[in-house]
Amino acid sequence: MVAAAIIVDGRLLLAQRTRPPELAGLWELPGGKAEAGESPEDALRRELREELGVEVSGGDRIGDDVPLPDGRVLRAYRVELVSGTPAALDHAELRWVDGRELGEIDLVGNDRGWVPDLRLHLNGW
Ligand code: DCP
Repeated sequence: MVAAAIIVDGRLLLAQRTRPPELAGLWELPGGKAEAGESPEDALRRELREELGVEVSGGDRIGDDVPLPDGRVLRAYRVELVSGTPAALDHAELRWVDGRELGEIDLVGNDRGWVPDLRLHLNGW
């Protein structure tokens, strides 16, 4: 499972989930599942193309791996926007947050442990 930290001008892009019902309304770093045979980097590029309509590059790890109950691992990567403007193609809404706002917004539980690492790269905290 891969997720992207897209940071522009000291703000992080968050996306609001629409599903499943228990996660709907909560905010996340956009991403998703790697398909069979797909590298994490390729999965992230594909997911961001599908979910946000953007092309990205880079991919340094950020934050710790999050072990999921099913045995998989969720991993965040810092990526740069190469082209396109993020759009909520698969989410309810998008928001750019600074460090203070990141601490106040309702994140999905899996992403909460990344907040301290993310804040190091954000303005306003
Ligand atoms: N997830 C998470 N934090 C993120 C991204 C994902 O906790 N920043 C979790 C939530 C889901 C699982 O990973 O349980 C898969 O996420 P998605 O539903 O976004 O993944 P896909 O888009 O690949 O799946 P689908 O299209 O089937 O919904």
